[in-house]
Amino acid sequence: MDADTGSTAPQITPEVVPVMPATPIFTSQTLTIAAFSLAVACLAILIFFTRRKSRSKGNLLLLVGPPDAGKTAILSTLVYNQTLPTHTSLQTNVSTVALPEVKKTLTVVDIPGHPRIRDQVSEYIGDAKAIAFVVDASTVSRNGPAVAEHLHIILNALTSLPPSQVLPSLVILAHKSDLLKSGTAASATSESLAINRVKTILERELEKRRASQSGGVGVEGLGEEGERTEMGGLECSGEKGVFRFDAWEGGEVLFLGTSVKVGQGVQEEEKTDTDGLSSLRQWMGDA
Ligand SMILES: Nc1nc2c(ncn2[C@@H]2O[C@H](COP(=O)(O)OP(=O)(O)OP(=O)(O)O)[C@@H](O)[C@H]2O)c(=O)[nH]1
Ligand SMILES: [Mg+2]
Repeated sequence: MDADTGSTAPQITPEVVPVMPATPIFTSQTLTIAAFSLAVACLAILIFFTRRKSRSKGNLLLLVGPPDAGKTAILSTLVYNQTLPTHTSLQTNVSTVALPEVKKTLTVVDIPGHPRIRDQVSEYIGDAKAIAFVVDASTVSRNGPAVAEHLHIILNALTSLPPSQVLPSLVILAHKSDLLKSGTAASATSESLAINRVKTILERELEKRRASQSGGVGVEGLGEEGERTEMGGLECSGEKGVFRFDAWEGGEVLFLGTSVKVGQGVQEEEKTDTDGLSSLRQWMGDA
């Protein structure tokens, strides 16, 4: 029996579980997919950071506008609280302006209005957080066409920025409002008179430029140098696309009336936050 039992004991064959799968994990196909996903992820991170960079526009404010409008006088009042005798600027001035109320500093670039220099605006406009277009309200009635030509260049530069970029905010300064005081209605402030005058004249002149272009007629003689211009930047929503600042497709355009004290400079005790630039300082703080 014992011998029988021993001889009939079942044979146990150990089951061998394969340690390696039939196909390897890292086939050339999976490696290609992994490399592709990694490349897409890197690209997404790169795009994210570059877009963030273009959105966080730093603190650059551009002062632009025709010659003799008062840009350098404004910059010197913002920085030193006084104006110095100025001449036509032949190069760009850059200064830092402190805004203690909002604990901010802005870098302000004053770009001269001379036709040969004013185009330097294109070097800065992509990085600008805000643009102030300065107009001499006391002479705009006779200089309207030339001022409008200069503003048209700025509007065109703004609307030509890449769509991914947040446009700098635009303010038009109806400057030298102090020169409009005499002989005006007592109810209207010199600032509001300056704003009305500048806005009305520029709207009229820009509409002339837009109508001439859309009618296929050049705008010879309208510009300072009388050149034929075919620039965009004047597109407006609304009736027949007539140019109005309120309907400008490039965004909101704000108007402020400003002035600075010229001559011997402002004495220490005269330094005040309610000078002719207080509305500009407030706008700069909000920008
Ligand atoms: N009455 C008055 N005069 C001003 C005012 N602002 C500037 N001016 C005078 O206007 C003249 C021109 O001012 P600037 O600051 O040199 O003009 P700008 O815009 O820098 O001119 P460019 O450098 O040629 O582009 C100077 O004689 C200033 O003293 C103002 O608010 N009121
Ligand atoms: Mg100047």
